[in-house]
Amino acid sequence: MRIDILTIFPEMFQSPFDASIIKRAREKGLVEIHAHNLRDWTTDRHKTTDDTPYGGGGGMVMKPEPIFAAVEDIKGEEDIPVILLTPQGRLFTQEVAEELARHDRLLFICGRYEGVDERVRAHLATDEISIGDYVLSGGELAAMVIVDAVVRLLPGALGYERAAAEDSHATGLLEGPHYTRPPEFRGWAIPEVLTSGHHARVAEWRRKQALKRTLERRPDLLARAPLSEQDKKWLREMGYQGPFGDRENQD
Ligand code: JCK
Repeated sequence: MRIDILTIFPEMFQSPFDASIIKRAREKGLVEIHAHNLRDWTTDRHKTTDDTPYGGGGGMVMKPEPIFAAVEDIKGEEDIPVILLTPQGRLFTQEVAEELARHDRLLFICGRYEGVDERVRAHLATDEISIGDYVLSGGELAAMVIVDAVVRLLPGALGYERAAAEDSHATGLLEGPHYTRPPEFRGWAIPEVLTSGHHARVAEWRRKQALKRTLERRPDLLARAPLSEQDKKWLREMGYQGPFGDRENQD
């Protein structure tokens, strides 16, 4: 996969993409990531990327000309997703990450100030995404979040980490607790079942813990999670009356 990012702050992308899973994916040749400086496509002495809004009001708006020139140069003749990060975009979820991971190329436009001229949205972007209902200062951190979530889905990107398919948001449930050594720390012992060596009992305990934690913290997820009849029985025993997801799954 090739990922291009258009920004007035390309330096922001260096360290996050030079560590851990993304670094390894790049070294393996699974992904190349290019952060481009939008100012390289300006034509005036001051390398201007923003201007005052028509109609007045405060703040500045990103000019369309350098953005169109840059995107047209970077994408070439290819039809690729041109993704505008904006608080008004569709909400980013694991499903959206999976959809983006199926493409060969992605191009992200990161705005600043009050955002980009409307003609960028209307005539250049093919997709508009928001990472959540809070206000960021620009699209850069949102692009980083999306790139991280997408790259870890590329086949071969996860080494000894758990397969992406087992990730908690891919199962539709939150995960239960994890423990490592020592078996007792400051008087807090780990659950005995985990040292029993009884794999079926461990699997059952983990599933119940995941259901319990999801019920306590994100009951909204239960309506869409793939649940077995056994899961539903356990949830009812925990006091949950539904709604349950319809999807058929497990035993
Ligand atoms: C792109 C500029 C800054 C700040 C106006 C917005 C009420 C508009 C994002 N999940 C997300 N949150 N924020 C962004 C995001 C923010 C951006 C840009 C993405 C470009 N900004 C900005 C305030 C406003 N307010 C809510 C009015 C833009 C994503 N993805």
